[in-house]
Amino acid sequence: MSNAPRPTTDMARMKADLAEHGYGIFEGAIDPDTTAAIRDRVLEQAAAERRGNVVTSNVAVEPEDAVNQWVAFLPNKGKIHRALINNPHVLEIVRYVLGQDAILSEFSAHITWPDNEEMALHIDQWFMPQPMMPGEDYERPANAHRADRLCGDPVEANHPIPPPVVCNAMVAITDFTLENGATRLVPGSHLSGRNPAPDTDYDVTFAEAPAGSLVVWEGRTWHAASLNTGTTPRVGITTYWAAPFLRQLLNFTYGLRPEVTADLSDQERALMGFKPWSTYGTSDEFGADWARPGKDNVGELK
Ligand SMILES: O=C(O)CCC(=O)C(=O)O
Repeated sequence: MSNAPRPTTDMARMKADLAEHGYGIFEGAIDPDTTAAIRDRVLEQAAAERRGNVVTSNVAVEPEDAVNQWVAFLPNKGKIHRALINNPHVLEIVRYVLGQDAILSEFSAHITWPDNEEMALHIDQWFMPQPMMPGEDYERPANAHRADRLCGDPVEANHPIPPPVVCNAMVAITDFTLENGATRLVPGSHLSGRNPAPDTDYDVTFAEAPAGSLVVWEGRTWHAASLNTGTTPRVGITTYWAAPFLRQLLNFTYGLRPEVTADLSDQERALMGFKPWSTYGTSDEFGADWARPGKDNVGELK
């Protein structure tokens, strides 16, 4: 696929690649010292979690794979990680795809280790309701199930399709190579309005990218992590973002450790969902700028 996106440092090119192909690769977004410090922290944490029998698999996307490793909920596991969600390139690209009030939905490391299983191609916004004609029956959105989606070919649809409502800006913390499990994607599949069928071969491209790059795909693009046939781990960090009306994949307001919550900047608190959006996310008083924890909320009054 000769015109598939290649790493670029040109923001206009990056946005054009996202619009045309559903993904792009932005090189040099994270400086080498920060990238190296995050790599060391993630690998140290990963080793300790394996020793400590922490659950490190992700059954939603890799049910068969006990080799690959997810280090979940990174803000609890080192302040250094927060540099990634404050990064101006990440924010500019994500806001280009989703708009200004996008919130962080997931923030975890995905380490593909040698001898892993192959992750199946998927889209991230599998839960999106399909456009329909007036009066047509519809799938009840609260009945949606990941394993039972509308599949088809990765070609441009000739009917209305949903817009992107999530966007994954994955940070290459090590180089992403053909050998070590670089994310593979199907260019143009974001315009198909369909999910990839299981166990089917499609024309994929591999997001080869030097460490410090962002591999960004929007919620409709077919993608997956790949086989690591090398000898060293591939480390990627998902900064995964969503429209502010969607439930976040990680429940930051509940799951952040108290000392981390206390240390967040206002920008970080807003990004993680502590700021109501058009009153969604309010914890007590409608119109309050920030959600309050239950211990500070009004209780039963007499
Ligand atoms: O780790 C990767 O390369 C892809 C991860 C992925 O598919 C996902 O987070 O949905």
